[in-house]
Amino acid sequence: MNLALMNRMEALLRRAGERVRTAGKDLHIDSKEGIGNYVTDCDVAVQAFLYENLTALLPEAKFLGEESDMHADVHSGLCFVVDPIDGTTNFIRGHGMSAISVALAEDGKPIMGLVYQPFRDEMFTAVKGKGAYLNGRPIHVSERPMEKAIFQMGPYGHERGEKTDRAFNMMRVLFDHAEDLRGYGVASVELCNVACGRCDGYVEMILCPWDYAAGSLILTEAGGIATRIDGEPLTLDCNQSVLSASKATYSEAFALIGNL
Ligand code: LIP
Repeated sequence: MNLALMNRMEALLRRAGERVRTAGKDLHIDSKEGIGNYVTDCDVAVQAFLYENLTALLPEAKFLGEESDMHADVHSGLCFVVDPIDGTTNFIRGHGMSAISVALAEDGKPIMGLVYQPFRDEMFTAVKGKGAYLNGRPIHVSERPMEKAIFQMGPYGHERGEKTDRAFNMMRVLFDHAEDLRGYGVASVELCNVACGRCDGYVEMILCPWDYAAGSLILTEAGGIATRIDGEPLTLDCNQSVLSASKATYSEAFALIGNL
């Protein structure tokens, strides 16, 4: 995929970001399945904007988006995988910590990834095999050892039960071996935080493909590792767990929580 396409996609994400940044407080909010799972009229409008403009850029590509049941099959050919507002709860509550996440996948694997944080004007990008960038500058994962690491993780709030218990167990074990924990509620950014060395790992019990498609490519292009918690490769065809970390901490993290 060429530079011109990346530049056009970046411009589209910045325009979408302007809508998110200027949305105001008068949002229409609906609940989705589970606890604390929301969609606003802004999520839907941004997805419609991205659908129209991304498919105009690359008419042969399909579109898999979080909202409005736009669930194309990613297995074959080109497909955009889009979260119009990742971190919707943060957005509703005015945290200033949400992102627009767009990946282009080919035959089920991400080949381009963009994560734009409109409230900080930070554009993370990666093209398969070409490295990862933040606002045009190359980024790399940290080399901190486990005892100095900060892992990002949440208790898996949408569905309380066995998975939540496992998440709390994992948090305890990681906390005991690392320097500290964080939880930002925005998966795409948490993956990028590892990619640029702000944090050292990120674990979630269940994420949707649009939460991690772009961020996982940005992380691996920055020298990190992203798999499911059981160590199997990530795929884009169903919801799954994510264990991602710098090279310096991944093996130890996997040994600690892979079987919990
Ligand atoms: C959210 C994620 C968040 C995760 C939630 C949810 P949304 O995405 O980014 O980190 O914990 O389960 O999936 O719904 O705000 O786009």
